[in-house]
Amino acid sequence: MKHQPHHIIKLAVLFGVFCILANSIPVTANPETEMSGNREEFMPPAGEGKTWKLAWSDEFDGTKIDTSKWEILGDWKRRNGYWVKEDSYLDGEGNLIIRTKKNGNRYTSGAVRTRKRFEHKFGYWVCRCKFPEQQGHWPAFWLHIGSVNKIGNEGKDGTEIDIMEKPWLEDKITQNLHWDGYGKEHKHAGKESTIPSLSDGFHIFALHWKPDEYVFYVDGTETWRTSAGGVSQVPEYIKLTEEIGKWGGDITKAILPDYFVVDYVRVYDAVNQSRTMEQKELIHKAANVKPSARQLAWQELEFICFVHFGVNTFTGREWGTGKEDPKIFNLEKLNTDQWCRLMNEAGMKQVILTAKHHDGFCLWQTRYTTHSVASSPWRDGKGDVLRDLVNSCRKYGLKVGVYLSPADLYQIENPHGLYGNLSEYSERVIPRPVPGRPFRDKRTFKYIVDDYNEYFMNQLFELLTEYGPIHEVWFDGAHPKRKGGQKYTHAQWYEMIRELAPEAVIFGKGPDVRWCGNEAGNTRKAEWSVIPISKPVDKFDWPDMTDQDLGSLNKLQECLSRGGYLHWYPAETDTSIRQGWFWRDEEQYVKKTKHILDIWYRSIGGNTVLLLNIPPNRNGLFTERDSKVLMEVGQHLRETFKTNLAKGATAAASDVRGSGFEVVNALDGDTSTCWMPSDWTTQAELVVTLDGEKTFNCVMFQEQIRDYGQRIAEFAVDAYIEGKWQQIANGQTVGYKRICRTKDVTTDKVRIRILDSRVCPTISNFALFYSKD
Ligand code: FUL
Repeated sequence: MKHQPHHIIKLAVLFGVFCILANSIPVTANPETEMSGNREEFMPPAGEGKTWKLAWSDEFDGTKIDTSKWEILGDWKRRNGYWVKEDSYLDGEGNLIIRTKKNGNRYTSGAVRTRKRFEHKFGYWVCRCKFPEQQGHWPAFWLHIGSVNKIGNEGKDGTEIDIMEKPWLEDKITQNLHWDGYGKEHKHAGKESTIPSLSDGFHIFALHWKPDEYVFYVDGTETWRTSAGGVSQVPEYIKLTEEIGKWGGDITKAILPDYFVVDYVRVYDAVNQSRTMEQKELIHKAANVKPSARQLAWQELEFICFVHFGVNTFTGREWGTGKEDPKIFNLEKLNTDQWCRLMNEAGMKQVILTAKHHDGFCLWQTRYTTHSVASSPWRDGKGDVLRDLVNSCRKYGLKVGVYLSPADLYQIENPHGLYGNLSEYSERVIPRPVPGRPFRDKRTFKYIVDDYNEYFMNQLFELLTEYGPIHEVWFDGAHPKRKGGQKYTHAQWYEMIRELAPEAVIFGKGPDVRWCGNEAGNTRKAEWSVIPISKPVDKFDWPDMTDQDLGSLNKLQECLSRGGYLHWYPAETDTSIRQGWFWRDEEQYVKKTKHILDIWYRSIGGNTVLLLNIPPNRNGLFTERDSKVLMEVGQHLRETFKTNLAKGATAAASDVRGSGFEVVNALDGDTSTCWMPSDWTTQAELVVTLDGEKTFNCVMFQEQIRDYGQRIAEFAVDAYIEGKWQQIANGQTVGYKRICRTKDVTTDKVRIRILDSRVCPTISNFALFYSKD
């Protein structure tokens, strides 16, 4: 880089940042290694179906720097010293030497760069090097580009990427990004790390530069992950430099010459793995796992409501004790019509009520315990929250689900409680007849169960036959307390549910719907619905699955090689509008509309169903603050999605499988028809020509999961702007639905590039929308 006046500012910024960066992280040597060539070297995961391929390297063998690879910088004044050609050379032992020396009162050092010889974007960039021992040095491994000065598109047009800068400060390094030039518009993000023994010997510095993120590593341990600057999308060149000055300590105290020694620089690209027959078989298998009809119907609900209500609403607790007096459930009013009207406004299609939470208090007129609304003063013990809700749901066209907590503190704590009472397993008839309370549904079941499982199934029977149809049964995995080694006879519960509520999906501790793994509304980049399980469905225990990677090919392979199974197990994102699941008071934090919408886009547009909890207050109402958010969410969604800007568009594809799979199927609004290329066309393009120029900021597309399962593993979306294709979004999985929010884009052509897929992709629906906020 030429000496430029604004460089002074950069220096000040750099130095300032270096001084204020607070959170140092200790990094120790790393574990994960993989063979690359004949050296063992850490490689980050290359991505679904990808492997690393060396794209460029210099091992610095021989005695002369390869000038077809490097430009050797010379005769430049650089801050306090000069770059001179003779200070960059090979030592003949496989190293590049960048020397700093003193010539009279002039400090000189070396620097090399690959500008115009090797410029590249993305991939895994690595340098193994050893630092000078004396003060005053600032060795660095950078990626750089002239267009770093372009302002206004964040750093996407070019970012100075400092993979490593090592000031002479014991074991510290800094990693930095700079974009929007070096003048007053200059922007910066950085991270400082402390790495024990960094000053000694060789270390490996690396960057995994992806289209949407930078991940920095030192000796194979991640030090910084960021998408600051929006991530550079243009090719950059490598620069190895050594500078001297105050920022690196006191050069006047240094014994010179001293050396920055570079063992190698390597750049790898993530390329598609060539598949063996065995892998192809696995991929074929995975691409052909499909949802059941009930799973598909559930997925199509998209946005559903959770209602946490019960004794906790009156005590302000999140988890009750089981010792609550039912009299505290002193509900004055209950207006489930109000709940349903608001759910409708927000665009929700189903509601799941906590019929029984962990405290064991039942919100319906159960025959099997008095610890319920029947013992409360509300409506003189005649009230039934679930009944009211079901009636309102019928009125408002909403489906109903029930949350029945397996953990039951009332049954644990009271002296006659059934939970963990060590009763015998014996044959029992479900439902157990109760005098004066006959069932209209005359079906009965015989199961070998203990007291608590019988109790639980009796209650399930009531819920599924007297309030039905029920569309989701929610089994929570949490347990505030256990007793008596109580076991749950899951297989029998599921069997009875299938019989009594064939349309209901079983959530959580069950085979149909997976917990997303957190309660904060976080979503995965790759959300696969095909998940490996270690046992057959009827023997599997459905543990919580919280890992980021649940369904990549590697995960499937790993599991299958140990004799596992593949299962359609889609995720439900459950989160509460409030801090906590139950209404507490009006001080309680309520998420802002923007936040809820963000979760909505990421979860529904990220191949999950969104289950948003709205807890009613002690008056049995959704409060004003929650209601306002729901109405604003509904309004936003109605306005945004009422006009599909791809209406009237035409499409062309790089490949079409044949009749029945033409591109027009991606635009017909019918999600049962789709565009599909030929088998093993894992990369393909769909170009959509709009009916005139349109402005949008939301790209939506779907796979035809009903018949072809989930296949797309990586994609990018481009818009044709100013005579060329420009990438506006990218991502990994699609599945039922993917929504990409973009900046405002005006164009008449949009392209979906499928970069990787299992067997071949499908697109059943494509649409564009504009959202005002
Ligand atoms: C958790 C429970 O412990 C919470 O109280 C809440 O019901 C949430 C949805 O699931 O596991």
